Amino acid sequence: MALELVTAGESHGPALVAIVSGLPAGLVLDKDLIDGDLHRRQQGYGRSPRQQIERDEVEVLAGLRHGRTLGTPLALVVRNRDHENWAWGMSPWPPEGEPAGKGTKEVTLPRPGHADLAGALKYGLADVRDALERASARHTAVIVAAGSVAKALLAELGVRAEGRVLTENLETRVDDARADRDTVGGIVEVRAQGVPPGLGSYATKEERLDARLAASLMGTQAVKGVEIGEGFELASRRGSEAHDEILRDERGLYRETNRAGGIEGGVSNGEAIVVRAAMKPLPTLMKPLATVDLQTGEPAQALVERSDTAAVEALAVVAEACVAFELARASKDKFGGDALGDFVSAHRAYLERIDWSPR
Ligand code: EPS
Repeated sequence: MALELVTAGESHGPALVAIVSGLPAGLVLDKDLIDGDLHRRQQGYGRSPRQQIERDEVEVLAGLRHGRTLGTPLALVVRNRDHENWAWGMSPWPPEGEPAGKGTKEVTLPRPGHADLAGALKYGLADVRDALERASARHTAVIVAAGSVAKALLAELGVRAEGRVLTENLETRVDDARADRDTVGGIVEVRAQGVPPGLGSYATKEERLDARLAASLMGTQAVKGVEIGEGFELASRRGSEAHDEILRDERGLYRETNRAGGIEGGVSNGEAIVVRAAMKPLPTLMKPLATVDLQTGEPAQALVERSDTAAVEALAVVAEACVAFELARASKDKFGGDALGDFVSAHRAYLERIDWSPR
């Protein structure tokens, strides 16, 4: 069965939920490791005061017994502590009593760059909050929880993924932007080591590993660009300087360069997978941009809400989770296995067949 992820949850609703199906039975999960990743995602310079309210922690409602997966859907929950301040405004059922707390007034001032306007038009919403709550990057908390589970599965194959920020002088850029009541974006990179050749397939667009990685990263809030390996840079090079020559030593086939970022023809080639994502500056500005009041049709200033000045460091953790999940999915497609041992044995047998070993 294929590894799949379904999520639900709003930023200030009761909780975020993820269901991961297709995991083999017998995978040991460590709550501290998942909570550690959730904690990493909350860190970083320029985050909103919201992060002092939240202390993200995973709860498991199904699919796990005594710390081992059952081979059945794994249900993960991350509660929103801030929900208690929005209990009326974000009540799933018609709220009782007088309006109290946050989210009680309709939002009619869409923020340029957020999903506000497109969401309100698409779904016919009078209150833009009905769009922005799900569009919010708060959603990435459960993506990280699911990615952490994927990392546990990949660790069984000796594969590890790690995200980092590439943007320089981030703290200064954040300080300057905050002083101007503005926001900043940045670039992150994920490298995955130990990935065997042969994950993904050129047979269909959907199976191409680069396409899957790009879709997952592009599907992350605020990401506007993705490149694999040297990506855009390759366009201006000659072929002789763009590809990675094939070499062989006693450990098998390898490359000395990795401009392809570990993927050729949509298939992993045994080198490190290298993926970058560019994040736009966050769209909630304390110095708002021009908009139109959707209720009156008059020119106005966009909604000003508590928000992050930057979330680039968080994106590095989220991108790591996205890459880990896609690599775990592609590994599961290739090696199968209802029991963890079947999955690991298939990987081992495959490595015995091919002229490659991890470096
Ligand atoms: C977000 C707005 C801010 C961020 C939030 C994403 O939330 P709030 O409006 O509650 O201050 O802090 O990110 C998180 C809560 C999180 O945990 O990452 C947005 O509009 O996308």
